[in-house]
Amino acid sequence: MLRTRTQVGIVGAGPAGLLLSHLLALRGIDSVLIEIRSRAYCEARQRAGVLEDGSVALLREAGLAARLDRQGLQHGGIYLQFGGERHHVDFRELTGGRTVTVYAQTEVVKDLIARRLADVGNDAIAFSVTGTAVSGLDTDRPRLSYTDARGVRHEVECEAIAGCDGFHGICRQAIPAGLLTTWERDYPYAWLGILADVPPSTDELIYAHHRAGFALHSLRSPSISRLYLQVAPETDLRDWPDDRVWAELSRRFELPGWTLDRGPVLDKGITPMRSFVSAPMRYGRMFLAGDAAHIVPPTGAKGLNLALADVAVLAPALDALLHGDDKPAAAYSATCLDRVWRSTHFSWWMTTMLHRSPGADEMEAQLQLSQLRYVVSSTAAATSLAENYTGFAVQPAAAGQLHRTRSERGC
Ligand code: RFL
Ligand code: PHB
Repeated sequence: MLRTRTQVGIVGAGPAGLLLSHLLALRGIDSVLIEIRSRAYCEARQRAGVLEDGSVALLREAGLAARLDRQGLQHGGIYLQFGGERHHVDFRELTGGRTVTVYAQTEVVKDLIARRLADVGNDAIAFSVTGTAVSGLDTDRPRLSYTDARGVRHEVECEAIAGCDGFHGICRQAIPAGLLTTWERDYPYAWLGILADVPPSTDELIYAHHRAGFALHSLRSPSISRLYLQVAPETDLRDWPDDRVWAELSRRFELPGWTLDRGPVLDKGITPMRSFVSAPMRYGRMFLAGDAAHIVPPTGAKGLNLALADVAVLAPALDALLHGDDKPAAAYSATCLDRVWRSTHFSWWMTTMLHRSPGADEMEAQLQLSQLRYVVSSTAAATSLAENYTGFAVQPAAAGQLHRTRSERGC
């Protein structure tokens, strides 16, 4: 057993854990970051694609946006398609210039990993660990234990632990039963997603309501498309050969004079749809961030943005805690949950407006269509969608103050 010390032990090298370790380093705080998967797996895992303005500003301010600024695609709106028509929702016009940026989570993760390795060296992240455990969470010296890829067991004495280990991680489960309140909703459908080697057939994302189910046309770059189809949760990918996927996508996006271009499918997967919130996001000296504490269905494009916003609040809170001030840490959970619940509602609203529930009657379809017509014809309704989609400012104290000033450090 190798016993070491650090200031913050971070479990999980997804967007939340990676950004947190970098934000802490900017504040002169050491961390140990461990990850159950290999680096290659983390860098290839297909997930989100849309960054809010606030997330872009945060990454830029943290010095992480060189490639994002070159390759990210700024989008000033989305299309809503229903009843055989496609309508543009113009975010710039509705929100005084706000946009989103299409830049894949895989690229955010690659940029973050590269930066940690460049700043700290190959030991910055312990990939492919097993047997992760956390203990002593209600003491001043919580411990993080794991076995590294060479088989060596480690016990790290920490001043705080950040549980950034996603929905299926171990950190939330380490909180004693009865201290957490959880809210959960499973939806009776899933998404079948493909990544395709073909230029997108659209300039902005298309969210399509169709009698056969929802479809989304997104993209990764000017030459790579990302598309999703609503399918039944128990769907077996073997029943969906590429031709069937393309045919169904073409049907759901069908519009006179418009065609969906097809290309080789590079990746195919099924994503369940779930809303989940657990509170509080702190137990003693352990803090949960990102999917470890909350999950939204992907229809609102919020999960990655919430994960980044959490750690923007957590980094200064941990800094204060480690310097004897518990106040920001005490406020951490409530501060984050305010944004989490807004995104949870928005994601639920987008999801239920656009998907067809199995067994839904004609009444439900008519209510959805009425809501969609309202969104595209009322400036008030469209503005509400636009401001939620483009997101709300990341806590100013977190975004505007990534580096502690000399006087704050007592220098
Ligand atoms: P992650 O990315 O799940 O990272 C958690 C990490 O912890 C590791 N881990 C452990 N490590 C050590 N020991 C253990 N015991 C561990 N257990 C787990 C895991 O291997 C993993 O590397 O959580 P994080 O950092 O909180 O980030 C959250 C985001 O990944 C997630 O919310 C988004 O991908 C959600 N999402 C979207 N979010 C957006 O903001 N915009 C989008 O457009 C968007 N689209 C999507 C999405 C998610 C999707 N899927 C597949 C769920 C589209 C899809 C299809
Ligand atoms: C994606 O590009 O993967 C994506 C975009 C928008 C969403 C969900 C996923 O709402």
